Amino acid sequence: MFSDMVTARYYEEQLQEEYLEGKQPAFDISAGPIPGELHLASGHEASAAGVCQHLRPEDTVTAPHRPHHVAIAKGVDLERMTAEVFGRKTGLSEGKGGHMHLYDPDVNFACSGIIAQGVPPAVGAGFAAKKRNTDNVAVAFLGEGAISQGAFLESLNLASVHDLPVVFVIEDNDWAISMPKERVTDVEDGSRRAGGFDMPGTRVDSDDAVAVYEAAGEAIGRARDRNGPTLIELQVHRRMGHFMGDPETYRPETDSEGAATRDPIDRLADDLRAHGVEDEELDEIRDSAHERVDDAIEWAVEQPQPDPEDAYEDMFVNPMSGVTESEPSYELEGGEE
Ligand SMILES: Cc1ncc(C[n+]2csc(CCOP(=O)(O)OP(=O)(O)O)c2C)c(N)n1
Ligand SMILES: [Mg+2]
Repeated sequence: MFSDMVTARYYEEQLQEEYLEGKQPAFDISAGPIPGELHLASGHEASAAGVCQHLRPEDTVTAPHRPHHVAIAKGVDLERMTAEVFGRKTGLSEGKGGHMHLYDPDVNFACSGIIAQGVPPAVGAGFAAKKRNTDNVAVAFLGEGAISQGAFLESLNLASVHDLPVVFVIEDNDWAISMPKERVTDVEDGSRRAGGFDMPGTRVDSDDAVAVYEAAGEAIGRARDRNGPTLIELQVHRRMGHFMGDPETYRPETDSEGAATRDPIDRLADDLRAHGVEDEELDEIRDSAHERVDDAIEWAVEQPQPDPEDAYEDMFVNPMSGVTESEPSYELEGGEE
């Protein structure tokens, strides 16, 4: 967990530097090696590390627009992910997705800039796992700002009715862009949404990766054992603006300061030291994480840009053969309809 967390933090620190190149002084969002928006997850790391520790490559994870810590913890290929963030041809989606649309079928990971959009597909993956009689599970991450969306609420219902192996993970960082949580929902603890769907719900309040690990272990174990879905809410903190370049004029200073003092990486480091892990060992983990990140970025920036004409490739899935010419036929092998 510590390794995943320091990898994600350092990765984003490096991306910040690359991102700002060429964008100043007037903040031209389209300029520089990483054009477009960039949402960083500094302060969210305990969530992804504690949850994904329990997952295998066959398990599905969907994430929202703030995805790097989750992708790293799920084991997404760091080099191809970085090439994607830089919009390069060898990126996970050939440079067409960017940082909010990472997709790695090798480890069943996807994310989307449309908030709560990843939740129904995770339920679909849970359905598939059940139909195929596997013990795979699916985990959907979303922000607290998305918990009143229909897609999320319908997904909770479907997962509960069908007893699907799905875990819903709300990352509550108190903010949805500039909108404080209390102005959009009267439910202080988002995991209480679970009660309306007869599903277990739990909340971890402490930015503590170990507590996240324990809560997630129980929920994921329940899903694997075919005992149905769980909703978890994790308190995290947004240590930065909503996106790079956000002046945060809406945010009280005390709130930013509070987030800075609740660093989940410092907390886990203190825990590890209390359990006898030497500083030297923690430094080694950090050093190898940094090396891995530096290598990935070095590789990515040398990758070719996509050709402009590639923009029109892979935009739509072709219809199933025969569907457009004649009556739809979905006959399965063996004649079963
Ligand atoms: C369906 C939809 N509506 C609005 C937006 C614009 N938008 C992007 S991020 C965001 C707030 C997200 O807040 P939260 O879910 O709490 O995630 P956080 O950014 O705090 O991690 C909004 C409204 C969007 N991307 N998708
Ligand atoms: Mg939020």
